Amino acid sequence: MSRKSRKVPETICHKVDDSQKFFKNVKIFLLNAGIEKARCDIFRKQTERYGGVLVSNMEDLPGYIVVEDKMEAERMCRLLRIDQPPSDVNIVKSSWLSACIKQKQCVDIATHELDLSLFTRKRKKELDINDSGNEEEKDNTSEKNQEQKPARMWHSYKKPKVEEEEGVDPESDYAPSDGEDTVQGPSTSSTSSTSPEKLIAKGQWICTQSSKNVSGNLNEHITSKLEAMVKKYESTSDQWRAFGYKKAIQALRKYPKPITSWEEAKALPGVGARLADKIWEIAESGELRKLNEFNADEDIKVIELFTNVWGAGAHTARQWFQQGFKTLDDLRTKAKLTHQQKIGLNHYDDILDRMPRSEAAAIEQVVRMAAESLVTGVIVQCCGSYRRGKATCGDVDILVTHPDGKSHRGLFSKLLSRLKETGFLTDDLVSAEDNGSQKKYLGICRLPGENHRYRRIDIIVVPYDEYACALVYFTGSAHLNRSLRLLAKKSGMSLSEHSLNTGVIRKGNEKIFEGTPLPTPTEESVFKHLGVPYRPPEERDH
Ligand code: DCP
Ligand code: CA
Repeated sequence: MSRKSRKVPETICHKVDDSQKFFKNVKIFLLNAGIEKARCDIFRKQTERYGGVLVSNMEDLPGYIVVEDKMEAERMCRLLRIDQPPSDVNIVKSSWLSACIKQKQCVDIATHELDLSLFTRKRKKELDINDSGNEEEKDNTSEKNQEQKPARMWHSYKKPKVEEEEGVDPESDYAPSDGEDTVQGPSTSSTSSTSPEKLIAKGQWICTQSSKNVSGNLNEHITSKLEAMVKKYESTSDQWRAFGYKKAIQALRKYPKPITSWEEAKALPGVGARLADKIWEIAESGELRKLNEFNADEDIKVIELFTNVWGAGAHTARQWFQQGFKTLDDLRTKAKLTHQQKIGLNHYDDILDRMPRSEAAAIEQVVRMAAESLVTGVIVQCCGSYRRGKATCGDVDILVTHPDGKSHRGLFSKLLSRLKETGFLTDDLVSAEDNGSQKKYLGICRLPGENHRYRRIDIIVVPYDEYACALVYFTGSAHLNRSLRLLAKKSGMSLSEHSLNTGVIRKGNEKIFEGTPLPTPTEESVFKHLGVPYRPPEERDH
C-alpha cells in the first residue's frame, strides 16, 4: 500500500470507553528512530487513546520500550545513551504495538521482544571472559556455570585472531570511562594508541589500585542478595538481567560507605530506578521480595540445582528440567550424561564446597613433591584465590614451569601419570588441553588420608619465558586481568597468559599484526611495561 493511499484507521476517530482501555496506565517509551513519522503519530495517538501513558523519560518506566522492528540492542543503547538495556522493562518491537492496536488488547510480547542475545553475548565477554578473547574460551576454560564440550575446548585453545572483549567495555568499572565509548561503543579502527602512562593519568584504572585500599565491601548485606539474583537469572538464561545485577554489585562493592538512601543507590554507575528500588528494599528491610519468590519457586530451584552440575550450563539444566527430571538422582538414573557431568554428579557437593586455604596448600605440596621427583629445580606455584591470600578457595590452579627453559617439556604427562599412580588424581575432566606452548589439565583430586573431600584441580605446565605472564593471569583476579588487558590494548599492546606484545596493529577488534613479545622475566616487568605500579598478589583481589 502506498503512503498516500493509506487510510487513517477508523479506530483513531472513535472514542473508546474505559473498559476498552487495554493500555490503562501502561507506560510506553516510544523510541522513534527508524519509525516513519506518520506511524509514530498513529502509535502515540492510539497508545493514549487506549489508556496508555507515553513517557519521555526512561526513569518513568517500568513499562515498555518500543523500538523499530529492525533495531539492534546495541544501537538502542547508544541512542538512549545507556550502557545496557534496562532491567525489568519490556523492550519490544513496534510490531507489538501494531498488534495490540489491531487486536485491541495488550498482546503477549513473546514474539515481539527485541533480541538481546547478541548484546548479551558481547557484554558477557566483557565481564567474564579470559584474555584470549572469545566466548568459547570462557565456555570451556572457566567451568563455573558453563557447558563443557571437549571438542570446543580444543578449539578454544587456539590463539584467536579476534580480540572481542578486551576493549569493548564502555563505561567500564575496570577502566575509566572516556565518554566516547559510552556513546559509540568500541572503536572501529584503532591502529593508533596512547602510552599507558597517559591513559592512567586520564582516569582511575582498577589495575593501578591496590585491592587493599578498598575499604572492604560495606554493602555485603546487599550484594549477597544481588549475587543470589544473578545466579537465579543465570540459571534461567536471563543473561542480560544477570549482567545488570553484576554491574550493580561491582559498583556497590567499591562504594565507600553503606547505602543509606534510594538516591544514593540510584546514583551508582549502571544502576537504574528499578535496580535502585531493589537495592533500597534490601537496605531498608534486609529482604528482597523477588528473591524470596525465586527461592520459593520449585522450578527455579530444580534448574539451579542442575546448573551446578559441573559440565552442565543453563541450557542443559533447562533441558533436563523439561524432560521431567527433578532431583540429582533422576539425573543419575535417567538422564543422558556426558563423562564430565557424571563426574560432576558424583562429586556434586564436594565441587560446590570451597576448601580452606590450608587444604589448597597441602594439594600444592603433593603436586610439588611429585614434580620434584621427576625433575629437579622445577617451579610449582598455586595461583588463583590461594595466591591472592583468600581464606577459602573454589579450586586449585597450579602452575608448573622450569627455569632452564626446557625441562618443562614432557613433564606434563609424566606428572599426571605420577599423580594418578598414587591415587591423588581421581577423575579427569579434561585430560590435556594444548594452549599453544602451554598444557592444561582439569580434574578432580583428593588428599591422601581419611576424611578428605574431592577437590577441583587445574594443572598448567608452561615454558619459562611465558611464566610471568601466566602467573599474572592465573593469579588474577579476573577483574584485575580485564583491566590490565584493556590498558594493554588501548596502549597498542596485547596481554595474554602467554606474553605481553608491543606494536600490535588492530583494525576494529581484529588483530592485523600480533606485535612482538616484550621481555617479561618477572611479574614486576609485566606491570612495569604497562606503567602500572607493581602489586603483590594479596593486593590483586579486586
Ligand atoms: N581467570 C580470568 N578470567 C576468567 C577466569 C579465570 O582471568 N574468566 C583467571 C583469574 C583467576 C584465575 O584465572 O583468578 C583462576 O580462575 P578461578 O576461576 O579458579 O578463580 P579464582 O581462583 O580467582 O577463584 P576461586 O577461589 O573461586 O577458584
Ligand atoms: Ca581457583
